Amino acid sequence: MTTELYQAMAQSIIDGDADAARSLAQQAIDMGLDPLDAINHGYVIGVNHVGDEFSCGNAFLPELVMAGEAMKAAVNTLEPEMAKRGTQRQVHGKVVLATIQGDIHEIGKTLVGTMLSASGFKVYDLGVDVPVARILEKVREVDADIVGVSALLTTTMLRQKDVIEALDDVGLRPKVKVMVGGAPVTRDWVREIGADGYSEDAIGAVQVAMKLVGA
Ligand code: B1M
Repeated sequence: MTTELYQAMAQSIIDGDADAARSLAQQAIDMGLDPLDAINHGYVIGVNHVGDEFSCGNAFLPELVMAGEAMKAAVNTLEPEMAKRGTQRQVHGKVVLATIQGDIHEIGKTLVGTMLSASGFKVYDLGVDVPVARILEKVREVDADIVGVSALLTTTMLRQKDVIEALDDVGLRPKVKVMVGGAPVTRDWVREIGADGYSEDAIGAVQVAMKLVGA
């Protein structure tokens, strides 16, 4: 039953069917399933498939856009449930989160933000296509503990390094920890740019953030 539901979720993304994606998400909530399991075992399978087809030239931009919209519809439906399941204890730390300038991929970044909030972090999500200067401004304004920079393109990933350098330039390193993520990010890249933390997924991002603030 659950397997079939996960398959239908993946298919709704492949079909770019936002209505189906939304209604399957609601079904998962009604069944009491863990929303993150629905994302990882259902929707992400579909979105990865579309991404692979796009790489091979078997799918085109409209399919990518529709898959993204369907994915967003599912995550938006599941988000309140994820937040509800999180235990609201003391605030572990303040995180300024953004997808870096030139990059409009928002789904993974938003998921990371939701999981951090649900785990007791105060998250300031600046959205997508965010310039380094704006990140710096927010870090100062809220006296952030962590900056989280997401990038989904090999080209925009390079700007994660700019964030670290900018923090260095204004003397905010090492007070402010930098966590990076996104599909093209590798451990070698993290080492090369001197980031403090990296995770492949949203759950891992919470563990890394906890470690960074010593929680
Ligand atoms: Co784009 N896109 N896209 N896209 N897109 C990719 C990334 C791509 C790999 C597809 C492919 O070719 N296989 C490819 C990048 C190639 C590369 O650079 N190596 C690509 C491309 C080329 C492009 C365009 C250039 C296409 C074009 O216009 N010709 C264009 C770029 C636009 C821009 O940003 N300037 C583009 C556009 C789009 C859409 C707008 C259509 C849409 C995004 C919609 C949206 O976000 N609202 C889209 C989509 C949907 C994808 C794929 C299919 C799926 C991304 C996604 O949402 N994944 C993607 C292929 C793929 O990844 N399989 C692809 C699901 C999400 C839950 O995972 O985002 O990886 P992810 O986040 C994960 C982890 O990475 C991690 O945790 C998250 C949760 O588990 N994580 C962090 C992410 N951020 C983190 C931060 C952290 C820690 C962990 O700490 C701070």
